[in-house]
Amino acid sequence: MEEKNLLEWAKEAARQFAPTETAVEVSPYGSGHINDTFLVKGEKDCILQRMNRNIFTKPQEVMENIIGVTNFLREKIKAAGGDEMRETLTVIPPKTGGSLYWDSRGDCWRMYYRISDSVSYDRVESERDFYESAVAFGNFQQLLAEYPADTLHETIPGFHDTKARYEVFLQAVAADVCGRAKEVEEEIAFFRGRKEIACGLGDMLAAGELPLRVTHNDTKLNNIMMDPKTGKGICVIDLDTVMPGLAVHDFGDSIRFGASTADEDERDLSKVSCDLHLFQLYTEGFLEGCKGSLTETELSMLATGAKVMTYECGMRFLTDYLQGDTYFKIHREGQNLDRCRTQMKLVADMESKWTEMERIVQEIREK
Ligand code: ADP
Ligand code: GN1
Ligand code: MG
Repeated sequence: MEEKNLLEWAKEAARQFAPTETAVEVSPYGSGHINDTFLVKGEKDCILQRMNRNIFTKPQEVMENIIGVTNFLREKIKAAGGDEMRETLTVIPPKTGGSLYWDSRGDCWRMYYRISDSVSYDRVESERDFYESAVAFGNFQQLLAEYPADTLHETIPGFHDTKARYEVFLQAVAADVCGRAKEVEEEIAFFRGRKEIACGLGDMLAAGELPLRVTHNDTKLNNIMMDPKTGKGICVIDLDTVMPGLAVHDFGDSIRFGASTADEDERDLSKVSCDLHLFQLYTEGFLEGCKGSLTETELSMLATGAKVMTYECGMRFLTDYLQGDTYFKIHREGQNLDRCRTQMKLVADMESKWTEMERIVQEIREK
């Protein structure tokens, strides 16, 4: 008998959830690097996801976090007179109960309602959208300011511990399991030569200079659903990594992805740079969304957050390339190396524009 393909497994999984038990149209969806996402069309469209078990070793804990956070947000949205079906994710339980459906080969599946009349962008198409995404990410963090952080599971230990990631990177270079280290000596030297970038923010956290907050930790532009009519950010999605973290990391990851002038895997590096106008717009929007909740030290480290997250992400792509592309999904050979190179180009570009980046943040703070 021929092995079932992933789409067939998805169709079977869709039947386990009441709103889609008779749905016939199931199709791959979105461009996330981690989970397998499907759109299930029915009376109400739903999003079905096979969780990545290599990465999320305790999927139950991920779901506990998501249910806790979305319930908390739902109350806040209702109190503010908002639409809780559009402004936060709604987890749909499988018919068997709990929050996950486990199929016969041990994969786990979850379902959300699709956020209606919304789009997510893989690149900035209008400056206004980028500004609005910043307001929404800042607001997300502000809404969760009172969330009991100690009830959250650490779904990926040390997720933004850049120093620890540097050590893992060195181990990957030393192990060189795919024999690829020789061809990427320049890239390896780039990250080695900037080790200090990996240490600064973690040291400040340890010294109590930066507060631990409930943060999203994966604030790229396609993790927010936007309203194409109003241009507003409606709903922050991809809540797998909501954990205690640093506000400047959330800020920085959005800059890394959204303020770049090219795609994350662009091969023509002459197209890649950090757009300072987008950087300025995002900073303005994020501070508006945070509503004055950031400390002076956090504000002073925003630009640093952008450089650190870009350095870290580039190093993660390179580590994955060295380890044989086992973490981030790839759609062509060498894609993780291409992704690594765009991040390197961005870090170098930020270094050359550093005074200007700091000045932009300072001017916005003084307004
Ligand atoms: P990954 O962890 O793989 O990035 P995401 O949860 O971000 O997975 O989902 C991938 C994509 O699917 C998102 O970028 C978005 O376009 C789409 N998506 C996910 N959840 C929803 C939802 N509830 N409503 C509409 N679109 C969604
Ligand atoms: C992954 O899941 P997705 O595609 O939104 C990754 C992020 C990286 C990003 C790089 C859980 O985000 O940390 O910054 O790819 N998510 C996880 O594009 O590792
Ligand atoms: Mg995502």
